[in-house]
Amino acid sequence: MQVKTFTAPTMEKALALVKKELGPEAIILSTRKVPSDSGESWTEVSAAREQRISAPETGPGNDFPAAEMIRDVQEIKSFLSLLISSRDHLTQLRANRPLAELYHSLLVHGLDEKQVFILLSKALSELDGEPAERPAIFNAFCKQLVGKINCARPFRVVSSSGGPAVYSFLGPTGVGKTTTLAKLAAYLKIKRRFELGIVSLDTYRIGAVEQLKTYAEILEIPFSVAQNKSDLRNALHDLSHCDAIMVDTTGKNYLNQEHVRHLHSLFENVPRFSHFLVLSATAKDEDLRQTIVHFRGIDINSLIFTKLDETVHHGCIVNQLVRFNYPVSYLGTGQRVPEDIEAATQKRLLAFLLPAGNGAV
Ligand SMILES: Nc1nc2c(ncn2[C@@H]2O[C@H](COP(=O)(O)OP(=O)(O)O)[C@@H](O)[C@H]2O)c(=O)[nH]1
Ligand SMILES: [Mg+2]
Repeated sequence: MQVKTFTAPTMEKALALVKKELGPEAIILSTRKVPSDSGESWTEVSAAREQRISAPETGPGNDFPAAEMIRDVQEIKSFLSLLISSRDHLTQLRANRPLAELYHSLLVHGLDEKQVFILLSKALSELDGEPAERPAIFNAFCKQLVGKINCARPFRVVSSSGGPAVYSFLGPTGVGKTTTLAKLAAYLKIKRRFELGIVSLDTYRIGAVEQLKTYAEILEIPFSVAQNKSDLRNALHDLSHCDAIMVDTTGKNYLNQEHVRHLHSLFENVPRFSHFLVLSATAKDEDLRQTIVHFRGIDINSLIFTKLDETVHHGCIVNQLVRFNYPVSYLGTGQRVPEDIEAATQKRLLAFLLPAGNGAV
C-alpha cells in the first residue's frame, strides 16, 4: 500500500490532488486542519493506494510457496503502513465509546483484527471525521462490510437443453459435505421440483456410501457410486435426463496439495460442473484460509459454511469472504436433514457479528 499526504487550501482541492496522484480507487485514511506557511488554515489529507505485486500463476500443478510469501509480505507491509498513517483513527477508537464497543465486539466474534481496523478506518473516513453516534458508526461499518460480502444463489435456473447442471461438494473431512448435499437435495426435489440424481465418489470411508444411499432412498432420487473418473463419466451419462446431479466427494486433508490435484484430475474436462467448497465454521481461521488457498486451482462456485450452531466465533466465516473473492451460498445450522440449512444473506452474516440492539439498519 502506498501512503501519501496532500495539503491544500480546501478539502475539495486536497481531494482533487489525491485523485490526480493516486487515482479514483484511493482510500482516505485521515483528514485534519494544518496551518499553511502564510498562517491560514489548510486541509491535510492522508490517502493510500493498493500496490499490487504480480504473483506467479497458481494452479493445482504448483505448490506456489513464492506466491504465498509475496502475498504475506505484501499484507504485512500494507497493514504497517495503514497503522502508521491512521493515528487519528486510533485516537478516535480510544475516545469514542460506541466505536470501541464495536471494535471489541468484532474481535470477540473472531473477525480478523487487521480487517476490523481497515473497515473501521474506511467507515470513519465516510463519516468525514465527525464525532458520530452509535447508529451512524454501526451503519457506516455495515456498509463497508456488506460491500465485501457476496452471496450466491447457485440453483436459480433449471438447466435446459445443455444437460444437467452438476454440483460437487468438496472439502475437508467431517465438515458436513454429505449432510449438506442431502439437505440441498431435499430442498431442490421437494421445494423446487428438480429432477435430481446423486453420485457418491466417497468410497474411502466405511459407511459413507450407505449414509448417502439412505438419504437418496428416502427422497426417491436415483443414486450411483463412482470409484474413478471413468465411473463418474458413466454415472453422469446415465443421469443425463436429470435437471441437476449432486456429487459427493471424499473428505481429505486438503492442506496436502496432492489431494487437491487428485480432485482436480477427477473433474477435469467434465462440463457444467459447479463446485461447492464446504467448510466448517468451527475450524481455525488460519486453517480455513490455507484450505481455500489450496483450492484456488479448482474453479469454486461458492463456499458453504456448516456447523454455525457449534460456535460463537462467526468472524472466521466473514474473514474468508473479505480475504477471498468467493461468494457464500449456504449456511449449515445443525444436524437435522433437511431443516438445518439456510441461504446465506449479508444481513444474517452481519447479525452473527454485531452485538444485539446495535442500532444499525
Ligand atoms: N452441528 C452441526 N453438525 C453438522 C452440520 N452439518 C453436518 N453436521 C454433522 O457433522 C458430522 C459429519 O457430517 P458429514 O456430512 O458426514 O461430513 P462429511 O465427512 O464432510 O461428509 C455429522 O455428524 C453431521 O450430522 C451442521 O451444520 N451443524
Ligand atoms: Mg461424507
